[in-house]
Amino acid sequence: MTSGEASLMPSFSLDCNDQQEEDEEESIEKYAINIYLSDPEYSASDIQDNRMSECKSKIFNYRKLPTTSVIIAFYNEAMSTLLRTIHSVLETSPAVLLREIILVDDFSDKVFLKSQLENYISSLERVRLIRTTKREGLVRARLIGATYAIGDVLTFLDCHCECVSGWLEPLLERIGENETAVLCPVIDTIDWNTFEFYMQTGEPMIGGFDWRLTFQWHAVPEKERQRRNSRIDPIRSPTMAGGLFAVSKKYFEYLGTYDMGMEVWGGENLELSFRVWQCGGTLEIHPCSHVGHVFPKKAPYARPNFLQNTARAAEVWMDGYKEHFYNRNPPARKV
Ligand code: UD2
Ligand code: MN
Repeated sequence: MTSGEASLMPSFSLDCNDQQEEDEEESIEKYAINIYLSDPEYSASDIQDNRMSECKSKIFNYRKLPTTSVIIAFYNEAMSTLLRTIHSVLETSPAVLLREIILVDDFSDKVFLKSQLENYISSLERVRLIRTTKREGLVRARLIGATYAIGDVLTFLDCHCECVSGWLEPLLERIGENETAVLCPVIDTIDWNTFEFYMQTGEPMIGGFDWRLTFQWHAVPEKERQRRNSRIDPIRSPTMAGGLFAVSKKYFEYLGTYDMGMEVWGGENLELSFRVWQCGGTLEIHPCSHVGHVFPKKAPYARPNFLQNTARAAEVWMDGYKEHFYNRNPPARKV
């Protein structure tokens, strides 16, 4: 929406500035849903499939693949991005593999996410909406969604994603072969402003971390290149970014799921990564599976719990190595 269009909104006297901003935001959101619904241009299948040719030519026997439930937790997300995510999953996932999409509203307070969203969802098959009764944070919100899931595999996505066709099959196939493999797609970047999709066409990056337990991307090491037989084999990754992954429901339960004491945002991605590798599983990125993620200009909520969450991960999984964490991050000793 342009600023010219915004000026069509009703204006208020100066002392109601906050109210005005809020009303405009609501209107913009209402407007966004209209744009979305009426935009004949937009379709998930429009994203150019620039994956490797081996990925595109691969044929899957759907009857042999496990099914999945896609779980999307959200807090105060813009309607337009949330709807794009839902439609993208519906359009790009083979119907026999997708049991359902479970949306978990983590106690959002935006008005447009109430009945307007409910009405919209009610016309969609296989999309369920669950609401938490208090703000749970992304970990517990995802877990609440997982308790309702009927698919064999839980696939978690952020609420501002767009999937590239063919994203789901490689993840499910690999988990079908090896139940203890936790799979991530390659995360492509979607421009928050123009919605342009930037597909990462080179060799994917793998996840690492620094001693403050901040997630980082790294090039695939030579040893891992040697281990793989082809360029479409999954790539082992020490850690995951956190938002986009698929895991067998049974294996996730065996792992003890997530640390439920983690609040709001941060740290759970490394905690789960350490958990997987230390409990006999593997964490892998599949080069044929691509999902775009909108990295917003500014987070729509405060994130005060990162330090506390990472300290929990260090205490539980790092044994003596946790000293490196505390030395690099002295305030963590106090939380
Ligand atoms: C990254 C991950 C994100 C999560 C985070 C660390 C990707 C692409 N994203 O940050 O999934 O692992 O690192 O914690 O790997 N949400 C709630 N309740 C809350 C807060 C967030 O439901 O209290 C939802 C939110 O609406 C979104 C998801 O959780 O769907 C992740 O949050 P984010 O998109 O703000 O995190 P992001 O992408 O910056
Ligand atoms: Mn996100």
